[in-house]
Amino acid sequence: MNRSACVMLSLLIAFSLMNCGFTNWSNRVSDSTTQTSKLKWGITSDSVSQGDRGPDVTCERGLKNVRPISEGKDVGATNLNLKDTNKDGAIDTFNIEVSNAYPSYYNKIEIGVKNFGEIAVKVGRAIISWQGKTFTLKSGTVYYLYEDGKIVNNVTEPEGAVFEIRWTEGSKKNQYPGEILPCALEFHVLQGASQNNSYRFGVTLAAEALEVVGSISDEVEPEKPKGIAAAKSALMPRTGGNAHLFYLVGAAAVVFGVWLRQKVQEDD
Ligand SMILES: [Ca+2]
Repeated sequence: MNRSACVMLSLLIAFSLMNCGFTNWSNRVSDSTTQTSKLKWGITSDSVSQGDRGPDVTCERGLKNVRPISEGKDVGATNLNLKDTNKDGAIDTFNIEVSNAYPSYYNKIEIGVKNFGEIAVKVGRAIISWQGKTFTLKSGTVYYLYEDGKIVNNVTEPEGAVFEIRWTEGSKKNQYPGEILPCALEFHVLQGASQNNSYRFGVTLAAEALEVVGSISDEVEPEKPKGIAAAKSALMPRTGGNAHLFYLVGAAAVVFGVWLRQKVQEDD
């Protein structure tokens, strides 16, 4: 074998080995890009139900002793409208319209809140909007809503209040992907309500990420080659190449070429 043939053979082997290294790397890249992490949390539409399925229900002050109104009276009604206000594909808001509301009408809206995402979330806040004002509801607390938009708790004699309401959410602190948390909103129409009026209010739910560990955004980017290596990397195929593997394979091929050349010289 002559020297030029030997050099050609070394180069051919070097390039085929380098190409092999890149093929392996690009396969690994396409595997890892599927691990995207997302925060998605909201109401599952098939989990929403209400207590008013015809005959009206009533209760006593403080949302106690819930029972049907006598003689099967069916005057009041509640309409629900679900919305995805932040357009992330999950319902975060339910709007309530109580029509033909009259003092003593009670209803309970039950919803399931699901973690649709891939990371755990801190169970969020329920924010009520009433008469153009917003207020964060604490789970289990009874609040009084007034015509002028005022919302208060700890009221002994809620004179003039239109509603008393209570938001209740499951006792879990953290919610993991796929888990559904049962929540409910109860309301009771009080003496401050006008007869046969319609009232509207809405509740928006918000959650935050519990942790971002393990999400791809936290992974350290592959170290970029510096100096001469950086200049050479510009010539690499656009597969996002692994510089270390590239140079290792190249170096191995050169060593093999030197060994082959010495062998040829010995044969000469
Ligand atoms: Ca009814």
